[in-house]
Amino acid sequence: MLADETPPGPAPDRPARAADPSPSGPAPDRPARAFRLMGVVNVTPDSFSDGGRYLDPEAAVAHGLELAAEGADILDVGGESTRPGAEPVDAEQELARVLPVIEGLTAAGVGAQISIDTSKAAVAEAALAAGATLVNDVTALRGDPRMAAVVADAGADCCLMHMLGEPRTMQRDPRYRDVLAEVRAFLEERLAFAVAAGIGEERILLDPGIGFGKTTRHNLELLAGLGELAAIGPPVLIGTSRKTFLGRLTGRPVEQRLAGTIASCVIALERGASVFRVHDVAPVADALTVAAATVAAWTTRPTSSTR
Ligand code: HH2
Repeated sequence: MLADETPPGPAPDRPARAADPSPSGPAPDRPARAFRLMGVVNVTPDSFSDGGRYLDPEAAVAHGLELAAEGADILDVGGESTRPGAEPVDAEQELARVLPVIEGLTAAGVGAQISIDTSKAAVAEAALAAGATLVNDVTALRGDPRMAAVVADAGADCCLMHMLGEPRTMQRDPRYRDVLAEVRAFLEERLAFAVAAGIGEERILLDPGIGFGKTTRHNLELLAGLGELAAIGPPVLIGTSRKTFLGRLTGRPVEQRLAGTIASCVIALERGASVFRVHDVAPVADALTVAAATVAAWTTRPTSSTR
């Protein structure tokens, strides 16, 4: 052990994790966690980083429970890949993939909130009936005319994400005059639409849609300017996990992008994001716990007059 290493186990000054694994729960002196982690549960054969790994419902449920034990506050269950070039699936097939997993997680009494990653109202409706309470719609309620009503009627939470074009073709030469201003205007319009449709503003998350119709430069500008999006009001969700732009920047293949994922999450937290959609929950949780504690130390430092 190095000289400055403390033995493993919770140190008294370690900030709280929402899903505290210690049986006694969070110590009273631990501040509440300033961010939430959304763990990815892809029940697909073709997702860009983990396609085929959790297609079997039992494997997907086990994976979800593992992510929850690692500290995921939300589990995002998806049955259709949105990677560029992915083949669309119909509602029946998507439901056959996700429903047994949502039912299994609910039956297992998972502590995390269950999110359904879908753009189809029929899939969202069945998922909500089975125990999901958040709809993560990458079309921001534009893909299915019934979606807004399904979310509103269920009183569910909802993530509205920006995407330019549609998944099959979105990465073919995406262009913006000012990506940050255009994404901000889009999210403001979608927020107003959702609220007008009866979805409570307090139930809404906004997401700039990293990699959805964006070049590496667009993604970096959005991350750097995230404060502009946080200023809209609702919590900002960010999904950089293992994505192509990290590979372009580092030269790393998809299975070696954890360090890049962590760097992007830390900067996003510092710029105002508060929900992080990731495949690797435990290491990102540690990184964000340290980053959030550092940010909090700055904002709560004694002023010069009280020093
Ligand atoms: N990214 C993916 C899928 N869903 N939802 C939100 N809100 N934000 C994102 O950035 C986002 C998302 C893509 O990642 P993944 O699920 O791993 O891949 P695939 O779409 O190939 O299944």
